[in-house]
Amino acid sequence: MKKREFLKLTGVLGAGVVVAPFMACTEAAKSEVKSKDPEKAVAEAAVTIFTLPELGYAFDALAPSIDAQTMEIHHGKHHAGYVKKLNAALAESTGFGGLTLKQILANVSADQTGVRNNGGGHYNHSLYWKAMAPGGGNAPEGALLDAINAQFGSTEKFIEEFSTAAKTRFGSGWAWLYVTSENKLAVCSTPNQDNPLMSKIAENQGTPILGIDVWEHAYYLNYQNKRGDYIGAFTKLINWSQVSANLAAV
Ligand code: MN3
Repeated sequence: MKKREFLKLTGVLGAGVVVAPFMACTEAAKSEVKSKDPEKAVAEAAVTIFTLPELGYAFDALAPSIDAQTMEIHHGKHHAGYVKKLNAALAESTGFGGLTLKQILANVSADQTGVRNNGGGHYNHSLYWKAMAPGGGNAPEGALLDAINAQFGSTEKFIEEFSTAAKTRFGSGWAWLYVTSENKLAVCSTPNQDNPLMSKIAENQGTPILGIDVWEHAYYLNYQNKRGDYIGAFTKLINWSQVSANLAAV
């Protein structure tokens, strides 16, 4: 039995929760799976079904910096598509059962393109929506400010380095502020939907705490080819309280 069919039997497919391991299944489902391919069924029993998170503010809340139509398409079509394709890719994969999204990204290989691209897409966009604050950003404070000053000299110098990484990423991708394994802040960029959590893939590894999407779909309706103008607008929207919370959670 394929995993998706098995999940339908348990009645939890699409529920947006971690599917409980085997012991939570009904006796009928359990015995049917066991009778066909018990080892495979046990290995694949625990899998997370991911759902599109709420944006957390209205589509027009970031206008005019980021227009409502861009936000609506970006969240409702692009991000929703990554979530749907991630669930489909996981249903066809083995080895990711019971893992969180961060653990999945840490374990994904370069050739597992469905999980790599769509898992990255889901994680990256989830971080991105929260990284922006309607009405403009505040300023870094406390431990985050201390870490930025220690690593970059000032918030302005950090913005400069982050913006350069975003501007110079060739083609589609992301720029990141991330925490390295030495617990230091650093800036990098990645292609496509890769990110520093992908320890089997990423050149620069760590935990992202701020990311900017520089795919053209993030800005083209409003800014066309002027990626630099979009980056400038984004850096004025940064929700620094959220970045602080992300740092504290690393
Ligand atoms: Mn995007």
